[in-house]
Amino acid sequence: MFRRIAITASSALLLAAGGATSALAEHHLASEDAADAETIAITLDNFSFGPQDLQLEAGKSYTLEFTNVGFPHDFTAAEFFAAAEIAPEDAGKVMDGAVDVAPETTVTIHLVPAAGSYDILCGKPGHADLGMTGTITVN
Ligand SMILES: [Cu+2]
Repeated sequence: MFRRIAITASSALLLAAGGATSALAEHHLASEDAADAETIAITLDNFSFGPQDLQLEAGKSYTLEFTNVGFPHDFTAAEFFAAAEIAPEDAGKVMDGAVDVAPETTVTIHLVPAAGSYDILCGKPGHADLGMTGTITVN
């Protein structure tokens, strides 16, 4: 009688431990699942983003590749980056809600976006007025 109860208790402990492990794995999605991430290429040009309107899936891993083929530009999306789970190694590439992309360079950021509608623009003086605006829709 006593032994049977003991076995049941240890089975419950094993189940609990397994559950905790998978919860931890999900929490580290942005950095550890980067290999499975979908790559989205975003071009910064004079004076537009391509594509201008991004459609992403909430909770999915993405590799965002920002390539600048023109003057100095940035990709400003403060609310988008604030809500997303950015891989720790890429967090330093987002400053004040913006990713600065020097001419002829590519900046890569791994993240998991959160549902919402976000505005994007280039923060360089006058660039938004010249057409460097867009949206990100995460469903
Ligand atoms: Cu610009």
